[in-house]
Amino acid sequence: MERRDFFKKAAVTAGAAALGTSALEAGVTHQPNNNRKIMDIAFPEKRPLITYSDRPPLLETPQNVFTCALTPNDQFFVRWHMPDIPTYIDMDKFTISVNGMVKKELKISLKELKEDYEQVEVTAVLQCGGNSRSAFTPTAGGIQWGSGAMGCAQWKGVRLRDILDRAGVKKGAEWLAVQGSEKAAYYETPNFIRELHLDELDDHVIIAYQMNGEDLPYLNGFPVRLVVPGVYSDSWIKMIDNITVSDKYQNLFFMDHAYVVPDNECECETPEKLFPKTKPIYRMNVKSVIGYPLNGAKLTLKSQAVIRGVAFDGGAGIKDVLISLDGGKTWDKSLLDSGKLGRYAYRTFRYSFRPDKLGKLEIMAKAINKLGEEQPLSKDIKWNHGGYKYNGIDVITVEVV
Ligand SMILES: Nc1nc2c(c(=O)[nH]1)N[C@H]1C(S)=C(S)[C@@H](COP(=O)(O)O)O[C@H]1N2
Ligand SMILES: [Mo]
Repeated sequence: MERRDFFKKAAVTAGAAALGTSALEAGVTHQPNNNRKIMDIAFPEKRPLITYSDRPPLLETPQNVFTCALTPNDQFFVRWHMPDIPTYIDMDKFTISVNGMVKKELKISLKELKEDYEQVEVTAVLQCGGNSRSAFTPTAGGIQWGSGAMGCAQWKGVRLRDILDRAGVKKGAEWLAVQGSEKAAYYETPNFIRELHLDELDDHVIIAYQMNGEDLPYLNGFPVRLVVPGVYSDSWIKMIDNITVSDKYQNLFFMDHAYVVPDNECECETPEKLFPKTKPIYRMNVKSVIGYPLNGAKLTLKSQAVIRGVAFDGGAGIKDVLISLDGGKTWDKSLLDSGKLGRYAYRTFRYSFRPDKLGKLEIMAKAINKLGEEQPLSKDIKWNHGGYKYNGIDVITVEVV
């Protein structure tokens, strides 16, 4: 699709979405609600997805997609904060400007990005800190995501460090602020900016223009976005148009006041007694999600059944995914894929068995990473008011018939 047509099509679909059924089935569950409805209309470049809002677009990936190592672009979840996102980008004029404490200010076109710098690739999971929020009890504030506010893709672009080297960071500079091109609708709302310390820029932090071998979908940040492997996706700024280098940390709204957890050992608090000090969410904890079978599915007695899903963490790497069919009394190792996509990617798992008892069967999956960290039972999950970092053991219930 021509990018220029985006607005026209978006306007049509947005109108349709407004008339559609409510996709938001909020409610308190003890597990992420993974049976939400998929809308029968779609945004441009997307298949129909679970839709919470059309302005801004908030789209969740359906559970059954979490059987593949790479999430297809047209099923990749979408999250924007401002109601008004740019609906037209003039690629003849588009540049990323680099300014602030640099020896040479830059304005980099997409062509220059693709031709004048070393091109690198990384496969990494992009997960909203609020993914699975609907599993918190009591309800935590925010979009009541199931477990589909995540995806894994192969990202291609240029190291942010290489860009800064080209600009030449001045002595004394410590921070950079990466800004999305959408502007806040009201003057009280701050722009979407991520501040990174220069020390956070390892070789894997890139400005990406491609995802799974294609241009970024418009809604996933066309033409370029930040990729920070292992880190929650509020850091993965989309539609970047500016990078400012500075010696000062500005303490901005989204990363320092919105996407935060209590700054204590358990990162926990209660609704009655919120913890007074907070810290930004950063590295992802270990997690797995069952993609197949779906909650409520029917399995046939004594026939071969398979459980499939994905697991990941903040970059240490997955060691095992264990399956329990007896409410967590015993656990058995699943088969993991080779892991060749690297430590930031999904590891897919599968586990075969023959159900031998009629009736309801609970299936649990628990990932353990190479540091020995494992997913807690959902009842042991510690609450925080933003509903961030949920990583309870995934449980689905099927019926053996
Ligand atoms: N410019 C911009 N970048 C952004 C955001 C945004 O609102 N504006 N939201 C962030 C958050 S909180 C999430 S979860 C991811 C979502 O990425 P996706 O829409 O590609 O799935 O983008 C991040 N980058
Ligand atoms: Mo997010």
